[in-house]
Amino acid sequence: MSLKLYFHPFSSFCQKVLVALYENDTPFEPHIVDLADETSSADFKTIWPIGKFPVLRDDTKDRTIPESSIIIEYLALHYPGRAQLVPTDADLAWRTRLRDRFYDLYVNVPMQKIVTDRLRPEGKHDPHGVEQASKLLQTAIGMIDQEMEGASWAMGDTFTMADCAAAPALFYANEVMPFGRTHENAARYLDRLMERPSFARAVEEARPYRALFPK
Ligand SMILES: N[C@@H](CCC(=O)N[C@@H](CS)C(=O)NCC(=O)O)C(=O)O
Repeated sequence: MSLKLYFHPFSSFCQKVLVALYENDTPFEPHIVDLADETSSADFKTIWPIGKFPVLRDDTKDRTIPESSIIIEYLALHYPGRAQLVPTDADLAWRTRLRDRFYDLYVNVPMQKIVTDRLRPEGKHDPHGVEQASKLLQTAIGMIDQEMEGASWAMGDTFTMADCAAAPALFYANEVMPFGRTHENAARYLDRLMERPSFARAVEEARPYRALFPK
């Protein structure tokens, strides 16, 4: 098989790429990376020394592609399917990329800051960083709530890369800062994402790893 995905099923950025792959039934060979395991982590770093997943390897074209958004762009270009996740119209494309960046940088990243701080050893916590992340996440959810009034997906009627980014980011954000009662449009958007078969499948496949989520 040409495409190999190095990932972990519980990781939000990996789920973003899984959604893109599942949207188009793109065949790939899954390689689960366990960063807690020395050998698995070292093997993965020979492919991408930065050590962050997901990473796509395309043996046919001899390419190694890190970064979730770049992977989705690469798939859209070289392995297109029925779901056009990056619009061909240039204006729609930059707006899609903007929404994608928004969900990554202002929802996913602060959500991860809050979660990973819980995993830090005693004396190594970063309360100021967590406070900043919480404020940023709160602001982002408020903006999303306004934008999603009357919209089905992040870009309107069509499911795009921005929704691939939004699904896991909002799912985990809702775990750390539940917004169902305060931001109904955002909450209804998350419900729609949860019902989307591609994301429902990613959530189901992550279920065995839920114990990894720190309370
Ligand atoms: N900008 C990267 C972020 C990837 C990322 O942060 N991945 C997390 C998992 S969700 C990771 O690899 N964490 C492990 C670590 O930082 O050691 C992307 O979009 O792919």
